Amino acid sequence: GVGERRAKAERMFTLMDGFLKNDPLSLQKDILNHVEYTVARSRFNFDDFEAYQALSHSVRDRLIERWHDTHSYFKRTKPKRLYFLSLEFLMGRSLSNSVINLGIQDQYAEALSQLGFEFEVLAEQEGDAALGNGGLARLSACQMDSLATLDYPAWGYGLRYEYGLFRQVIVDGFQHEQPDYWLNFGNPWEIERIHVTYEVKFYGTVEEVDMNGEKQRVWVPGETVEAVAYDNPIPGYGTRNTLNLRLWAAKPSNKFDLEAYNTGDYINSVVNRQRAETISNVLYPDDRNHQGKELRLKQQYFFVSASLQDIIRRFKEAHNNFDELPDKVALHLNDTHPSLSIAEIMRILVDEEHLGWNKAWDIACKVFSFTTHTVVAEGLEKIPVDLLGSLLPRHLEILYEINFNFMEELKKKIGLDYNRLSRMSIVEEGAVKNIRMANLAIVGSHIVNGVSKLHLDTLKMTTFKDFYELWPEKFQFKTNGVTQRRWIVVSNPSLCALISKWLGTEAWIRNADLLTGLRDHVDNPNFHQEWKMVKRINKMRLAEYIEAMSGVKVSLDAMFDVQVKRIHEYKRQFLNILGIIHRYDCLKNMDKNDRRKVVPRVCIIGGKAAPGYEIAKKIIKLCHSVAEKINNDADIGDLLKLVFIPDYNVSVAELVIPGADLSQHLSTAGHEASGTGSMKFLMNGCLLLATADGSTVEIIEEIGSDNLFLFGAKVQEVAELREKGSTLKVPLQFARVLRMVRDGYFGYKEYFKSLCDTVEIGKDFYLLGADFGSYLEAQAAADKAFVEPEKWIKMSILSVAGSGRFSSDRTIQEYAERTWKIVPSRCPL
Ligand code: GPU
Repeated sequence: GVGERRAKAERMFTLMDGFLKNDPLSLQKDILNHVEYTVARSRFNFDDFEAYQALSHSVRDRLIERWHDTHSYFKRTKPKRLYFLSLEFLMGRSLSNSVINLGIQDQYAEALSQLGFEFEVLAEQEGDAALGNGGLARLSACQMDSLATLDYPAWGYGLRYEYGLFRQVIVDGFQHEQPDYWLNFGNPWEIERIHVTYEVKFYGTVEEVDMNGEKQRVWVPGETVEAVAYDNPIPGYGTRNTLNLRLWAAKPSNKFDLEAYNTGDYINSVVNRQRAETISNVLYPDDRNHQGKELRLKQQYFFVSASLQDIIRRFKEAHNNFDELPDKVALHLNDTHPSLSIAEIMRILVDEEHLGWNKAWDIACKVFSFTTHTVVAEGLEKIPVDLLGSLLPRHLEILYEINFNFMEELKKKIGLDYNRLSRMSIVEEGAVKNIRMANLAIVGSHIVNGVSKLHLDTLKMTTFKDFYELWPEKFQFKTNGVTQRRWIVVSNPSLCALISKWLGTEAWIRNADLLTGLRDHVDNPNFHQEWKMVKRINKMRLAEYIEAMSGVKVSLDAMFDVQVKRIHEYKRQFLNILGIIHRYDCLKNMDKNDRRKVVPRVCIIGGKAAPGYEIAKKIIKLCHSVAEKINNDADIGDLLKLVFIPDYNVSVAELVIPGADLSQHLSTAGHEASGTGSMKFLMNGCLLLATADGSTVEIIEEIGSDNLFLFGAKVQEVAELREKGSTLKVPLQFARVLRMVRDGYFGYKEYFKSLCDTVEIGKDFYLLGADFGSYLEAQAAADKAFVEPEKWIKMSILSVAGSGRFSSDRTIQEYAERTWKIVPSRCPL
């Protein structure tokens, strides 16, 4: 009875020490205990990696305490919850971020130093959690940090891939992909929930059964796989709130293959069970190019089904009427990847919970919201109807029904405009029928978000024009942001200390708008001096790394010019390389006197190419070939260096970004939905050289066009330039540098031919030729500014001062208020 339970609770309470203590002595005891009992090494004999493991486990214990408190608080107070559904999360490392957000960084540093270890050295032992490709996936990670920090009652849901994004290894200048088996050495940041499991079903048939006199369609699945939850605590900064990122792993179900066991083929049936696990095995490495593969569709549904079962179970524990669902649950679709959720929730509500179709649909439309990260229609995800029908037969029926109802409603509004009806249909007709995932997500969501102002404007006029005209009130934009916790506090401790000193507060770590206060000191010579020192320290770190990675020694007096991001034609790394060739060519043709006036440059390029993206791979090879030529030219010396940083990932970014003087964001206007790398550089006082694309337009609004180097055609001009075709004028210098590559000046003449062809006049879709002249002018302006250190530092300070709007805290607050309708729910201390 109650009395018994209370007695038990009291006994538990007296047995426990209260919460873990955070003074250095207690931390040391905890770490050593973990060395002995968790890592199972002797406390008198353990190495740096083992120390890292024990340290992480002691941090994990502290995260778990807060996690428990937060979740029992949410359970008690029942706020409306947000569920953030994303197939990709690029978390990177967790140790430093966790101790900083827990506010016990100094205590840990002291505890460790008394044990003879250095926190930073142990932190370097950690590998990256790379469960995502690029910007989209890192955005999810930044947003989780903001959700936790701002006390929103949210959960993240994703997949626990055993192989994250491939490791990029460069052999002879060519990219090779190696598997990233990141769980090899254990993962202290996750908690396996062996009892939180759900069955996920595939294949089979749909049958019609009689339910109390009514005909009902029911799915009779053919295969069952089990989803197991792995929880990853996400601590907020300056709050006790610690959210959960729940990642699903696939395991064979005990129901998997009952038949096979009876046939006597025991060994084969055990071996076959392993097939289930392949579902969550590996992350697809193609940034935005999904090609209707069955395994990918299985991943998507596996993820959707497990997450929704978990969400509905939690909802039912606290509420007993589905009418309340929209007031208690917001489901967010991070791009179209999880949009099967819309069909799945209809299946649950109609087939399992026996709600009427219209009522179910009304509920579904209120709970879903959707963010798209794509600009062009060709980038939108499609799933072949045949594939979907065989894997998820009932869902296909549901999708057809959703579409039928939508088409009927549409006809009432717009009449029989068949072209428009077919453009807006969820089902694409043609030789191969497809499900258009974006159309599904738009129809089933109450809000559709773009990721920058320009992005939404473009969507309204082009890709989603028809939908915008139908439902203008559905469309919003929330300009992306990045978390200043990771991108300044964790990755740039020197700048962090400097900012806090001059602002006289650390409050900017929770409220980035306060960074504008730096403007008050923009002309103070002491501030300038310290600012310069910070950049120098970060350049030193980066220079050491470059030398270790590539053997190239670089001068700290040179301008560190960086372009790091996934390799894509539209991001125009090729333009950067052609610009470098031009610079080299000019240096070679210059006399000794003029050379003395040249600003020395270290050009740094990094990024992965999707394994099947040939042109992107050629760009990587070209970069290496050009680097080889330039770096070994004694005539050039420190005036120009080019280095490719291999295996660019979150932890490399944390090192590279603070050390950059200049960063390049070269997308052809109208192609980068937002861009978030630029925001990280901005926060680190690095000047931008950029086109007026994506969020750059808003960065200009904040810092003024005088404080960055803008170039290139504007969005409105791009279409016109393309129409000119082969009559388009390109500068002579462009033809000249292209010719150098074509003629084999950097070797591999045959291999580079198809790359050069992509920018030949008339075929140059991304307009490298058209923008080359203005690109060189912007580069010249950067050189000119760099030799006036006062001016440069001022621009740098004003960049950081204007970066507050690009905090993901601002983005998340906008989503919370305008889309999800959730309010902060702070767990008491
Ligand atoms: N993005 Br679509 C990706 O990283 N991967 C994708 O598959 C697609 C978009 C990026 C956009 O290119 C970038 O502009 C944006 O800042 C980022 O998503 C986050 O919204």
